[in-house]
Amino acid sequence: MNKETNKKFPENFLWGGAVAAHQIEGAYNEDGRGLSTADVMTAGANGLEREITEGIQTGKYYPNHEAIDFYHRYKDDIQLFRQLGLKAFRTSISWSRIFPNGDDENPNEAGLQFYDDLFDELLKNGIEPVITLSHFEIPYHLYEKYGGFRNKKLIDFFVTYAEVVMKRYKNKVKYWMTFNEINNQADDQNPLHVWTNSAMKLAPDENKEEVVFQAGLNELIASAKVVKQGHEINLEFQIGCMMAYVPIYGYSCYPPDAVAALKVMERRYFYSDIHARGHIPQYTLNYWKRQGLHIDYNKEELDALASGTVDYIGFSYYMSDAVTTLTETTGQAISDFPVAKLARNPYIRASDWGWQIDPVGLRYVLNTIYQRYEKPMFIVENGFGAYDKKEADGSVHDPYRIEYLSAHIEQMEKAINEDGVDLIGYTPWGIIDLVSFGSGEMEKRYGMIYVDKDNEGQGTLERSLKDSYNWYKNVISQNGL
Ligand code: BGP
Repeated sequence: MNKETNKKFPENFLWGGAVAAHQIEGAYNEDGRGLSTADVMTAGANGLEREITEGIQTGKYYPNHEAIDFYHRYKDDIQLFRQLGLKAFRTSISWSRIFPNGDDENPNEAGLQFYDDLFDELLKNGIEPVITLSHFEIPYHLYEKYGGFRNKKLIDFFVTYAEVVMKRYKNKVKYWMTFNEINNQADDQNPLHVWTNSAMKLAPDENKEEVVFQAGLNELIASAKVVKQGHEINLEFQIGCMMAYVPIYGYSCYPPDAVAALKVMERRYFYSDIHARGHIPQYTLNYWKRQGLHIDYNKEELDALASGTVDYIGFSYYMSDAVTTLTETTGQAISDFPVAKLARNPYIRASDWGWQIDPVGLRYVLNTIYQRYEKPMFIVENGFGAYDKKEADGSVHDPYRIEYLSAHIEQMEKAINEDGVDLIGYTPWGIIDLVSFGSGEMEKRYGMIYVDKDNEGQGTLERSLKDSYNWYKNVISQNGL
């Protein structure tokens, strides 16, 4: 074997691209779709949080309502994906297209039909759909009437929704994930809401940590039930979790920094430890006891956790962070481990949005998580948000994106071939420009396909190919070489 063949990616490696329903589809009130929690988020800006409004308010701009109009343009977009050579396309199902209120008696046939058509179109073009059931959105009614995922009734609503779509698409979709970046809510900074996964409003006197643990556990129970039920629907299903892995290093070799890094990661591992191991970790039980947190669960739910462990670990990777206890170093406070703070890593650069670029951190994550769970891994998001410029001739030169992605692919290759990690696929985020989740901007662009639309919602929505598109096409056609 020569050196080059040693560097091969596995034969059926899933080279793909990722998006989420509410960030691309638009058509927010068409064909019977109910209002979703993503529809009440206004546009923010770089460094400015999006506002979460009570229902839709006139005079405010909600970028998801039209997004990039994928709902009407998906056939053309899929042609661009096919020409790019995508083998997999990760998107989500918008729950409120299927159950407009979330607690409806019967599903909405027009919503089901849309995803039938979308999946057929993908399959016809040789692209495997990879589907998330809840990507940062739930039907808005479930927030209004039940208060979001803190309420255990949502477990049953989610399980019913999953049953309907898994049965309907059982011969079209093999790869599923339950909740997108389920651990993100643990460090949600919004003082009023914990919105991403759980859609909850907090009362001023509430113990936020307790509510967030409760909602997270409810989701984990719902997820485990869906895994079990999914395997009964189709034994071939591969059902994974979806974690945001941002490794937190000790900022220095001062030993308390190593402990701080360990403790901060513990809060994040709570989620994937349950998904993958099927029980509440002892370190968390001890923590709840020490802090006097009352988290509600019963024997039947614990059994559900044990019988619904995930088949693979899906995760996003964008950046790393560092934590320190050194008093002379400044940084941003962390609520779950107050003696430490997040400090800027002097060895790496950051994007225009302050996300620290660390390809080696991806190899670090692949190794630590594979060692921890020994399950196949799937990178379902990774990408570079940047300001792009479309030239007069329609071209977009984005060498920074190519540099970011190729540096990460190099580390994947090392993790596979030098470290022995079982990595099954890679779907870079925002294969086509879309609405940013964090800031609601269009101009924080991730795509290899440019979409003509700006932060105010102006533009023709016309698609054009960036340099990264041709670069990635080449990567795929050579299986990563
Ligand atoms: C992840 C989410 C995505 C996505 C991405 C980029 O957290 O799963 O939905 O948007 O990050 O973040 P942003 O859009 O804020 O740049």
